[in-house]
Amino acid sequence: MKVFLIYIRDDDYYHILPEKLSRDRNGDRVEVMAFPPLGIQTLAPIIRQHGHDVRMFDTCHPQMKEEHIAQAVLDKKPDVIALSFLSTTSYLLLKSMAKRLKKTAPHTPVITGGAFATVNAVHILKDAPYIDCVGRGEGEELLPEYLDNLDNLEGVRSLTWRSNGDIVHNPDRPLISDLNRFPYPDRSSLPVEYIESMPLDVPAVLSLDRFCTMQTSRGCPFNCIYCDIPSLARGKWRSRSPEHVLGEMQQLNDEGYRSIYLTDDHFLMKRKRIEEICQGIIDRKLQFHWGCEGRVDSVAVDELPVMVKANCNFLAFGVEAGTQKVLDRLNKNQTLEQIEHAIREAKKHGIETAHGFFLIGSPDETEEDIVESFRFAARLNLDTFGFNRLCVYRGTPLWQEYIDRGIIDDECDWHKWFKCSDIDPTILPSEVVHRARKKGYLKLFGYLLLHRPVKTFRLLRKFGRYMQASDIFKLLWSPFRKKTLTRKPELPERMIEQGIDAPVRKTL
Ligand code: B12
Repeated sequence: MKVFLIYIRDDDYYHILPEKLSRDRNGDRVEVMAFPPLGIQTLAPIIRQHGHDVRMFDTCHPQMKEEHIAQAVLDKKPDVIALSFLSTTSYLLLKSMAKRLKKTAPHTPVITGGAFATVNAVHILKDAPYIDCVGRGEGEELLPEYLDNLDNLEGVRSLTWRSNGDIVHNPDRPLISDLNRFPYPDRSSLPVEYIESMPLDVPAVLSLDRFCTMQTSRGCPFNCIYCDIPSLARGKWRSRSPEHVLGEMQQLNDEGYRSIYLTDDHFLMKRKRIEEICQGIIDRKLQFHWGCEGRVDSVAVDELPVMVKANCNFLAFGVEAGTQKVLDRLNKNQTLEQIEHAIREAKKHGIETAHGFFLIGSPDETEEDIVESFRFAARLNLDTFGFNRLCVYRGTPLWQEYIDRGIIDDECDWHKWFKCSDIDPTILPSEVVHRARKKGYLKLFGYLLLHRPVKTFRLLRKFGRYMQASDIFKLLWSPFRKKTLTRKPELPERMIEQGIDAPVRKTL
């Protein structure tokens, strides 16, 4: 069968590499600052193994926009169109593409999948009549089974499909137990070179080394209120064996990749496994540097020395807040002391870039708590950090809490996502959160320039290597920009019905 595998990308999350930075002037691979579409890269070789002919598309490519893909559908007449997208922020783009392709080829089945689709399968089929099926969860087994049973979908577990006008939600299939039995992702078919960059709305290039992402494990056993992983991975953590991981790393090394980012939800879970992977990188003299994310309370913090020896140069921690009160309200299950210890160890053992993810605008958080988070970031020897406003996505414990508190009407609001300070009366008003963030960044930048001038200068020089001065300025100025407040907030149906644009707050 001929299968089109199309990744729908959120326009805010990629930038074509400016010509002057381009290394591949006359190559046919477009250079894009973005994370590679690991989902479809993972699925393509698997469905080829099942004898199907697969063509991949990534909408970040200038010649892979809706009109180009519609033309390809007309020219190549695929038997199935499979659409992949990541999150709620690209749902409208997904719908637009599906509508266009269904119009182009009315009899060609359109199936979609990915994190957001998994959480909202029935709603999507109710909302988008031009989509025939949704594949929920992991696609490695589901998609080949779907392709082999197009005329009899009843038995395809984790599929939501249409039968004589009804929506049928087949039972969930078990999580894949052996992640080692699949071929390595296809990173060569798409004519795109992905450039390592910070996923920000300013093109922040980190290096021009050949870059890709890898997933060596799935899931996280913790239950932070704002995260969808617990529902997507059913609270389980599963991993590929060190041998299987090292086999892929060897292949990537031989293909000239010199920068790899692990998109594992929590890489720092098992000490022995980390040790074996790192020792394998060292013994095989693999040349790439790599980055990953993890929790501060993980025992694997003691593996930092071997990770550094194995060229791990970027480690991102979910710090989230500088007060225990807010950490507990977010159900982070971590302490300020654990955060300090993990980052101290990371820097002590030589992790080049320790990054801290922070959230502001959380329930019961005061303006002083927000400023304290910035003070905490200053005390922690972090190299880079991001302070994002807490958002709520369907499928997370916080979304359920907001349903229970009558803030969200799940039936009406399922496709939306919200900045929590726009909808939750127990959170500071958005303008106050924004003001506190501006104040916090000013203090933090001031502190860094004063107390760590050399380090700060080195970081700016690092960005400066691949970024235009105007973009560096934009990056540093972004927290202070007015835009962040003027964008009309997405609001729940109930607030819209009541004609209110901000939650009614008791005087704090
Ligand atoms: C890496 C990552 C990113 C990267 C981008 C990765 C990319 N591919 O473009 C960056 C940092 C840019 C990013 C940004 C954001 N992300 Co993010 N991200 C992730 C993360 C950690 C891993 C994704 C990954 O690499 N998975 C590995 C591949 C192999 O899996 P996959 O893509 O899901 O594909 C598998 C299945 O889904 C399925 N499948 C996929 N496509 C299809 C298609 C069909 C037809 C079928 C049958 C099956 C199928 O099969 C594949 C193999 O099993 C996930 C967490 C997670 N575990 O899913 C969060 C996650 C998806 N992100 C999330 C969010 C919210 C965002 C942001 C909105 C955050 C923000 N406010 O900025 C933005 C939106 C970006 C966008 N829309 O493009 C949420 C989504 C929640 C939701 N309900 O929408 C997640 C689940 C994290 C969370 N903690 O809740 N993200």
